[in-house]
Amino acid sequence: LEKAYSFMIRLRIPGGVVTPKQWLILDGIATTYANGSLRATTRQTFQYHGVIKSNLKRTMRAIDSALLDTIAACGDVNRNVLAATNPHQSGAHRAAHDLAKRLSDELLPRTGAWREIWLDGERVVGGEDEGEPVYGRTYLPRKFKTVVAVPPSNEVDIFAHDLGFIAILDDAGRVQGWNVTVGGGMGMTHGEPETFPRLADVMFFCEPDHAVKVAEAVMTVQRDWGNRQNRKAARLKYTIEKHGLAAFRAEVERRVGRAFEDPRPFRFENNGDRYGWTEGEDGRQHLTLFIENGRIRDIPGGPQLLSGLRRIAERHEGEFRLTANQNVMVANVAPEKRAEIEAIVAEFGLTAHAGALRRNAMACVALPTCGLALAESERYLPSLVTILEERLAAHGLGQQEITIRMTGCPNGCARPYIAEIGLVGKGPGRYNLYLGAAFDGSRLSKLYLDDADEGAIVAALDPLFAAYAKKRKRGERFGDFVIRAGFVARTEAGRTFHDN
Ligand code: SRM
Ligand code: SF4
Repeated sequence: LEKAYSFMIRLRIPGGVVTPKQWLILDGIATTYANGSLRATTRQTFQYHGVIKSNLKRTMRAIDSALLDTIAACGDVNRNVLAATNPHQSGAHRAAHDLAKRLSDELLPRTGAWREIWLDGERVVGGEDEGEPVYGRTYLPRKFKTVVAVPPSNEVDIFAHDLGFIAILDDAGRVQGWNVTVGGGMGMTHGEPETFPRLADVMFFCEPDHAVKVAEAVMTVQRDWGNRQNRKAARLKYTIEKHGLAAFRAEVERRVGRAFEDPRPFRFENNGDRYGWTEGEDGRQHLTLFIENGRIRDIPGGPQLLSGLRRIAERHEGEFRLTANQNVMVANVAPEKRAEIEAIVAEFGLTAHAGALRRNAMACVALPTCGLALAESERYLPSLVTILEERLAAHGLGQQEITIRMTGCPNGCARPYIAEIGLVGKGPGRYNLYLGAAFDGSRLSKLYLDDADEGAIVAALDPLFAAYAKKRKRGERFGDFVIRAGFVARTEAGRTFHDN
């Protein structure tokens, strides 16, 4: 008898766009082969959990029938490329999506192995023989993540990724070019201070025509300079720490064959999603739905997320867009169709009330499926948020937007070190509490409390909420306040993240 191994499967969905037809196929896979849920991730894609080994091929074929795949969703390659969620919002957002798509195509491994392994073993013409122009024979030293953002929203958390492009707009809102960011990453290991989260540096400004070439150059410098001996020191962030930004920039410029201008000014306001309906420049309507920790399933007595979104997919003529905050946008709705979507949303309880803290919360998967988890995350954060929302309300802060993120281990899959309240699993029921990150994702946090259980976390935060309610300046964010009030020191750079 063979053991019933079960697997996690992650899709590649550049820019997070899913048509209603694809949605219905993905929903079918969730209920037929996986654990009855679709899991929206922090990188604009879906994961399935609980797919048993004997169903793997069938699942992959179903994914192929949706014209999707899982290529480069894992491994030491350029991963799913993130982009500002909604291309219908403005011309700049469209440009961001076009760039994300081009980057995804250009930086995708050429290998035909996926189709060979999963789709009947047929060798695809071209395939391996074409060679890997960007990856060479050795691929990259480590995973590599690329994002495209349109200020003032930092919804993709640009500073958390290896490579980023920030749209620089002219007065008419057109994209003049991109500020290129390099060397962000979250992962670290407890007790190993030579590992640390790091925010990306803004390296230079490049015109639209150069963006793809710049991306290739950044990736090949990392391919050639990155550490291949020690996986814990292999991400681009450590390559840049080792060689310095100036040397890295000079090598990228050398490979592209020209020097670039210094970065241009830009400003972000937040790194979360804007919920509810919005209208694009062209009058089309878009609805962002809050999905707690990205888990799309029917909750007994609560929102019927899987059934409700399935019903929308059956009627919707636009598309779905996954956000980098684990939420779903029903995008591109004609004004005359809005009432029909609203009726489905009401029938299935899809906008069930969520308080200000919960709307700004994010947890990684962790237990029971993640083999690296030291503590609960997705299954636990909701109840902790309930307690903290009560404490906030007691101090008159019930409507205050504060970002809170939890992960079951220090790898940082929900980007906890750039949340105003970050909780990182240390052991069963125990977390490190980090404070002082910026609401717009532009500053890392600092350790405030080590190895704390729920009681200690609430006891530590409650007086801070009280002080914040009493002493904050007008418009001052919680993450800024805890630094000004002296509760934690400001973290200036990744390499000083562990300093007190
Ligand atoms: Fe992650 C590994 C889940 C986004 C940093 N991540 C894992 C694995 C595959 C565990 C493993 O290697 O066995 C987790 C699967 C859990 C499960 O049961 O499903 C996992 N990561 C996730 C997701 C699903 C979290 C979520 O709740 O949404 C996210 C899927 C992203 C996607 O769709 O591609 C996810 N992971 C991230 C992010 C956030 C981001 O990219 O914006 C990070 C931090 C940014 C970064 O890369 O630095 C992240 N994951 C890691 C790391 C640490 C990397 C490092 O440099 O140290 C690992 C472990 C590793 O690579 O060795 C990891
Ligand atoms: Fe697993 Fe750790 Fe990532 Fe959470 S942060 S999903 S526990 S690897």
